[in-house]
Amino acid sequence: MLTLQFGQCGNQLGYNFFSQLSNDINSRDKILSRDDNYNYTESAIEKWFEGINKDGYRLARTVLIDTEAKVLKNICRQSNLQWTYRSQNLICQTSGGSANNWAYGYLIKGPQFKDDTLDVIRKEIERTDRLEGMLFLLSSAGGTGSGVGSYFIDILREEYPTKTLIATTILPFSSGEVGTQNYNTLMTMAKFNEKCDVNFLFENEQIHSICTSILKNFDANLNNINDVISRKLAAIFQPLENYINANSLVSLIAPHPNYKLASIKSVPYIPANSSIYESSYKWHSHICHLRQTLRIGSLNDIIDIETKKISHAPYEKSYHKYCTSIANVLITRGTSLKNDPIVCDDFEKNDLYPKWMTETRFMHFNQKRRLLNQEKFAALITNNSQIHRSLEIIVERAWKMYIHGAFLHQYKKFGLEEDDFLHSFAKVENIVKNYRELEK
Ligand SMILES: Nc1nc2c(ncn2[C@@H]2O[C@H](COP(=O)(O)OP(=O)(O)OP(=O)(O)O)[C@@H](O)[C@H]2O)c(=O)[nH]1
Ligand SMILES: [Mg+2]
Repeated sequence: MLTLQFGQCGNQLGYNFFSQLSNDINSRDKILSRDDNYNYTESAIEKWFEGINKDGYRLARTVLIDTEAKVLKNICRQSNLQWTYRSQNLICQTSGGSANNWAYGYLIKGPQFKDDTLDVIRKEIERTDRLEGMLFLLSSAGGTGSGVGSYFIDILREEYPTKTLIATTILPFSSGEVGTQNYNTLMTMAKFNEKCDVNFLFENEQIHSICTSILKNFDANLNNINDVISRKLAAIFQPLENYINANSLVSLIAPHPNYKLASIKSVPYIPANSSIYESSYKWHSHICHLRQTLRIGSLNDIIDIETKKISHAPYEKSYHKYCTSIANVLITRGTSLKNDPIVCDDFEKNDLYPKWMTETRFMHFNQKRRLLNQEKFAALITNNSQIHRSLEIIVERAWKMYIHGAFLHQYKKFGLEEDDFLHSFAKVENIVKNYRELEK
């Protein structure tokens, strides 16, 4: 897998993600045999790293792109790592940024980065025997991740039409951030939905709630948010017992071109200093909890089960309404025993899926080796109707700004036209409509 990191968020998250991958690779699962540990770590290394530099550090298979140097400098300053970046893979301008403006990133900065970036990507691909696909990391709210990232999904789709392109998009906090974030998110969602194969969405606000309510970290910062996101990504992308490549995983998650958005719910989150918490829960509780994350409340009652504590008690399923899923893929990591089996029949039930959905709707993959030495970890990749609510709010806010002409001149001065906005509105409204209609 080749990772492409864009802007501050993409690069900070990418740094955190590779650190966790490396920690996972270096951890030993004492319950597993040497051979099993070896096979797992070898395939993880092959997937994310390529070779070792002259100082003995593993080289991350990733490209870092930013329109200002600050973030990359900070990342490269971190020591105590057993891995590093290939210096040619750091592509950045010394100053500037993309001013929280998608148009500046997409129309001006993207083309400036084109040749260098394509050159580095080509070399990375030549060094790999079998490239599974590319993983984009970016936030939709700033100018570089959203604009330059969108430029490269266009270019790379054209250059590599058959490669699997996976996006990881971080959606902004709903308030208190930059004024243009809703426009930028609108443009980014429209572009990626057209060009990528699947887009994993993470909402900073929701992940922040996990940090405060479950991890009891009341001062959670962006790095703590990145910890949670990276663990979710590692849970779905680290090797599984039955080898499944990125392309097959994507066709399970996004089997229909109208529905390419997915989220990753996971369990458990363990607050620092409370490892007792872990063993007291069986797989059954974790899996029930994940099933409950698919619940929806009435309009005024949005419930986010992922930010609630796991219950030991059986849930009263019959009282609850569930969202409609296009696909669910459950990934469990850790051993299951006779008295603690992994049973996931609940995800097979017809009421979770639309009637017309005939393809495989649910799959379960296991990896007995622990992830980051955690006894049990379960991640549910879900492509479901819940997402329309968050997108609807973004579209609504962008419309409100648009009809008042707010900030439009800042986009027009770089060549973005009213029609470009209207096309993006139409595309994202269409995504919202498709997902909303699943719930009927
Ligand atoms: N989860 C997470 N979100 C981040 C991080 N850094 C920034 N963000 C979010 O990303 C959005 C801002 O985008 P940035 O990534 O800073 O912007 P950029 O892509 O560098 O673009 P410009 O700075 O405008 O050129 C805001 O919503 C921030 O909350 C991070 O490390 N983790
Ligand atoms: Mg920036």
